Amino acid sequence: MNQKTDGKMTVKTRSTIAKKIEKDAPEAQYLAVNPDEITRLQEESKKIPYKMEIVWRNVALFAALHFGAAIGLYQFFFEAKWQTVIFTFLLYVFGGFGITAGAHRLWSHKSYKATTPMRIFLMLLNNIALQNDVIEWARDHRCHHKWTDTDADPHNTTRGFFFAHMGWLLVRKHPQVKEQGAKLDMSDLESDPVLAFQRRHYFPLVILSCFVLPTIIPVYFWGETAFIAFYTAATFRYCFTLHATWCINSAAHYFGWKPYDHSVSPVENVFTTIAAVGEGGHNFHHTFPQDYRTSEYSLKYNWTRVLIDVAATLGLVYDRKTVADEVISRQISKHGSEEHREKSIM
Ligand code: ST9
Ligand code: ZN
Ligand code: ZN
Repeated sequence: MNQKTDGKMTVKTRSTIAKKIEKDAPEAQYLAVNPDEITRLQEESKKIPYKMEIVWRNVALFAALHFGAAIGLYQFFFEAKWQTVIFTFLLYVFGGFGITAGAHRLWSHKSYKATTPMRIFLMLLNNIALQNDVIEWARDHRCHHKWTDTDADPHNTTRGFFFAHMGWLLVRKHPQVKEQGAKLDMSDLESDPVLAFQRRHYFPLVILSCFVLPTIIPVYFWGETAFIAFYTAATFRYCFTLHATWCINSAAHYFGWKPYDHSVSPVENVFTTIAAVGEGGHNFHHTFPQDYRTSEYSLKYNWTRVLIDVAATLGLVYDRKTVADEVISRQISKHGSEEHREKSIM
């Protein structure tokens, strides 16, 4: 029998599970890791000639952003009006929801459904975070889940912490990302008129939402200087949100516990959960990507779940998918550890 073991589950078993998920729920095809495919990609990747090419335009833009963010950080603590401080914090949280509840849990994973007004709301919040349009974001994210830690994963952690964190945005993508990503079915998102609108008007939408309005609102409503408003509420807040998001690709794949599956790189990390408004239960999330909660962390950490639950109460959200407790417990007993789980249900 051609069976390889990775930790406690045989590769053959994993492969069978992945194929079954694809058969039972075709819409979830992008969620399942198929170990046969991972092995094939790793072998193929060795044959692809690849030389890392730095994109100097991005290096310059991110250097400028960090310089501006340092000014904003100082102003945030020592010069900004209290209203600006609160406004900056709210922009970070709600712009963050545009990524977590929107691009991530709704659009990348389809872990719940949302009415058109809610989808418009999330798309508008998503613009505040300026992280590429949702369709592009979700395509990269689906690659990340399906081919985790191979060259088809845009932020492959085997290329190091810095690459997984932000280095991947400073170089051309590996050819395998483009080749494999092209095989993903993105028609569900391409046919969403809300996302088509965002894509069509992306540049003016993000300039307005991420920089112009965050500068104008503090000046107009409570007399903040444009200089301080621009560097705190726009530049520093944008840069901070980026790092909070990037930490899920880096820190949440390196530092923490693996209660649900020992054999994968994602971990449970409470600090990234707090910074990323509820997204650091990453071992849970990679094990059960279809679950809208993305972790077993309590509501006090999982602010995104609070938002989705409140929206459900208001009738804006429905069909929230969760994995049954027995399934989680069975997974833990076979492939994880109960002791580590206790640290994750905080
Ligand atoms: C940013 C995104 O920061 C961060 C995402 C993080 C995700 C984290 C997920 C964690 C879970 C959720 C937690 C959320 C927590 C939030 C907390 C908030 C408080 N498949 O891209 P190009 C093809 S963005 C298939 O130019 P290059 C395609 O044909 C920051 N095909 O590649 C494409 O053409 P088309 C702001 C793909 O030249 C063509 O390649 N944005 C795929 O290698 C060329 O694409 C930036 O900084 C794929 N996956 O350049 C922009 N990808 O037009 C940065 C590509 O048809 N990006 N193709 O799509 C760039 O400048 C470039 O993409 C590049 C690569 C230089 C990185
Ligand atoms: Zn995900
Ligand atoms: Zn991940």
